[in-house]
Amino acid sequence: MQDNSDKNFGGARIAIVMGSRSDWEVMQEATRVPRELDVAFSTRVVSAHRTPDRLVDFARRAHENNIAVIIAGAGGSAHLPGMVAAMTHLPVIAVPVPGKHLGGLDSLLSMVQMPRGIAVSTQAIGASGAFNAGLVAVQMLALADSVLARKIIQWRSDQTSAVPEEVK
Ligand code: RP5
Repeated sequence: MQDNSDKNFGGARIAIVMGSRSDWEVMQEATRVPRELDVAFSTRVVSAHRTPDRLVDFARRAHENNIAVIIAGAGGSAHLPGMVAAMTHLPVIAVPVPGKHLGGLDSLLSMVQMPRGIAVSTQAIGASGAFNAGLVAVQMLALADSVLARKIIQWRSDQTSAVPEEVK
């Protein structure tokens, strides 16, 4: 986990990191759109509090490892996205993971209160936020990839077609 070499990222352009293995149930939603549209991603546990050296190594070297966008999910005292953003120029998308006691509102409020000059793009609490984090990461990559942009347009169109008008 601590050797963030090219080999370990396996050509991924999206890195999905989370503060704990216990965040995975929510954070796996972030892999849905990348999987569906064939965009390589890499997942790993990086804790701001329990593995600070891993955090520094990951964040400082992400761009060297050809990562283009980072999704960072955390619950509780959720410093991960902000600390990653402090150490990389890459865009960071934050996902507040619902905790046992305060339902994720604590993490959301922390994530959206970044100081001016260090940005994270915070999504909704929980699974929908994680899903949309994956979606917006792919949309970012599509800015420089017309084939991927066409896939997103088709995906959106399919989604629209799948919404029933009738209420049964
Ligand atoms: C945070 O603490 C993690 O992101 C997780 O949401 C929360 C609880 O972690 P565990 O105690 O379940 O490992 O750092």
